[in-house]
Amino acid sequence: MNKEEKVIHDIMVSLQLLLYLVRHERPNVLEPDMKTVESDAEALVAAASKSPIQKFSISKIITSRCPAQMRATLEHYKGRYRHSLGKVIKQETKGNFQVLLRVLMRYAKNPVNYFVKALYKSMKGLGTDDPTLIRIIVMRAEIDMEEIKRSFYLKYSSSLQSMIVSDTSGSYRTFLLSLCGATLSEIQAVSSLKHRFSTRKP
Ligand SMILES: [Ca+2]
Repeated sequence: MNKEEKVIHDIMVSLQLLLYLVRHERPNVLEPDMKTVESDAEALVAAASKSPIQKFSISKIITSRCPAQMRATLEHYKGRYRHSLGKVIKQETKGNFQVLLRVLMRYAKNPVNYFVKALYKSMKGLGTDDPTLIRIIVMRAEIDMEEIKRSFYLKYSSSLQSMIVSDTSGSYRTFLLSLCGATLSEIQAVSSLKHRFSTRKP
């Protein structure tokens, strides 16, 4: 593979990984297909044991399976081969490819936890990562926002809404809070009592 082909290959792999998040934005509740779990685990270990490891084969499997299916495959892989695929990825890959694969595996293991951590990270400290905050709130609003709010409160002992109130303002804040399920009177109360949400469980 020459230098130009390598650049194109890396771009293709990254695009394939990013498309995964778009395709699988809804939680998958179906039981995983165990035959596919076994064949995927075998294909993954075969690709991971090559030197250099077969990036394209690995990303093709990871990006074509829904979170529940991938979660079962990762568990099966670890049980059967006595090491995690994540460890192999960490040792054998680098750069954006490694970051994307690790994000997707974290997402597959626990989608709600992934979003809870990403939301917290988008607001903690000075400033706000607005694109990430908006993307997650809009993407999960009608899907699993209640579960995300519960997990957020349990993990950080503060509600998601209170953090949004502290980090945003005006109509932008109203928009985000309403997508989080706040009622109109709750949103109106925020302007006079900023920390109203912080004392309430979601
Ligand atoms: Ca902040």
